[in-house]
Amino acid sequence: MFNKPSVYFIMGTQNASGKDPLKVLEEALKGGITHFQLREKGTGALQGQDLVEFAEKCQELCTQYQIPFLINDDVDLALAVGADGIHIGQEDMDCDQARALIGKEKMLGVSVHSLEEARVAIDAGADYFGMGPVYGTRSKADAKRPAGTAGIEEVISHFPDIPVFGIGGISPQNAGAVWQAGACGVAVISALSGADDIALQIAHFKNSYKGVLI
Ligand code: 3NM
Repeated sequence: MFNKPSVYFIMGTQNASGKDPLKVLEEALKGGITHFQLREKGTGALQGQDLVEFAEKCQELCTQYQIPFLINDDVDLALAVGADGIHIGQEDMDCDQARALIGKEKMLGVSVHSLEEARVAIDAGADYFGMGPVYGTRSKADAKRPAGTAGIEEVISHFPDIPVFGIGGISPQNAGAVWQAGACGVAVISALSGADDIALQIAHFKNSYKGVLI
C-alpha cells in the first residue's frame, strides 16, 4: 500500500489547468500514480450533488486502476461514495473523531508538522502522514512557510513504521531531498496536473528515487 517510491496525486476540479479533470485523473492512473486524493477547494469548487457525482466518477476510475481513493477533509462525502479513506489537516476535525467516524477499515491520512502532532495522529490510528510544505507552493492558499525536509527526517527517526509523504512544491527535479529524508512518497498537485505528459512526469518522479539509490 505504501511501497517506495509512492507518487500520490492530489487534485480538485480547480487544479485541472483547463483540462477535463477526469481525463487528467485517468492519465495519472494510467501513468502509475499509487494514491489519489480528491481535494475540492476554493472559489468555484463543486458542491452538493455535483460534488458527489464527481467524487463517484473519481472513485470508479480509481477502482478500475486499483488505486486507493481518498477524500480531503469531508467524511460525509467519503462515506457517501465509499472512498477508501480520508485525509485531514490540523485545522480540520480531530484525528480521533475522524477515525471514529470512518471506522477501522478506511485509511486515515493526517498532515503533521511536528513530533507532537505525529504522536497524536499515531495514537488516533493514522495510516500515513503528509508533511509540508517542503518547498514553496502555489496550490494551497494558507500554506505555511516552506519547511524543507528536516521535519520529515525527524518524524521518521522517531516513528520509522509510519509512511511519510513530502508535499508542497515537489517536482522530479527537487524530489531527491524528499527521498533522501526517508519519505515513502511524494504528494503532488501542480507538477502532475500541469504536466504536458503526465505519464512521463510520473516516470520522472519514480526515476528521481532511483537516483537516490545509486
Ligand atoms: N498541502 P503542489 S502543500 C495540499 O503543506 C497541500 O500541507 C500542503 O501542491 C501542506 O504540489 C499543498 O502544487 C499543496 O505544490 C501541494
